[in-house]
Amino acid sequence: MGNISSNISAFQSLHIVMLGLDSAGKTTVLYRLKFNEFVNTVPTIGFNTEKIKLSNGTAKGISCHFWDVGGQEKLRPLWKSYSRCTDGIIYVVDSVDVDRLEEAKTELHKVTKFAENQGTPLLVIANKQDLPKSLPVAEIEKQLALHELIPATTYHVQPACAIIGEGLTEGMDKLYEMILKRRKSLKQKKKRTGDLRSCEV
Ligand SMILES: Nc1nc2c(ncn2[C@@H]2O[C@H](COP(=O)(O)OP(=O)(O)OP(=O)(O)O)[C@@H](O)[C@H]2O)c(=O)[nH]1
Ligand SMILES: [Mg+2]
Repeated sequence: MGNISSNISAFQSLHIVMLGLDSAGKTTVLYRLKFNEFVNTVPTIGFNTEKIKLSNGTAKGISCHFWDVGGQEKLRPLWKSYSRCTDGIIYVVDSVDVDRLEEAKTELHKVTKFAENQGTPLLVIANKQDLPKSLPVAEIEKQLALHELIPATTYHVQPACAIIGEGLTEGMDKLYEMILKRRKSLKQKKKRTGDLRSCEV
């Protein structure tokens, strides 16, 4: 805990991108975090962006700049540029949309393979856990083949219900923890080699 608080001042604002198939619940997550209440959404054409100071958990007080990019197929080519060099990637999955889990897996693996995303901490939000027949986290982890992601990817799968906000604080805490760990190891690497890729600062 001591380490976490001593690192907080090192950040201006975390840059977080939110991706996932259409209707997974990304925008619902975004406005839940922003207003701490349910906001009825429409499908995102393009993106939404919000600066949010987290109000709960161990990451309380941390400022995040979120980019929530539309998940419709025609918008997915945008994911590459929005996810470039971010501090963290949130991938939202509809836990009842079993028929599209394979598609969700393919798109996620594509994103984590982009050179500039390698090593970026990943928070998978297994959303819509309030619905009957929602798949448990272990099953989602398996179907998304998270263990097959490139080894540099640290990830956490968080069960959530964006409508009431359940699980979001825990998820953001985990993401923040992974981001801090990565920053620390990048700093150590920089000390050792004096060499970092352009987005590893
Ligand atoms: N039951 C339930 N419904 C949810 C939950 N989260 C979101 N929804 C609903 O799912 C639908 C789609 O949510 P959005 O947040 O618009 O989905 P999106 O991922 O932003 O979709 P695109 O903008 O098209 O990429 C909406 O009707 C939400 O109210 C949840 O946790 N439980
Ligand atoms: Mg949306």
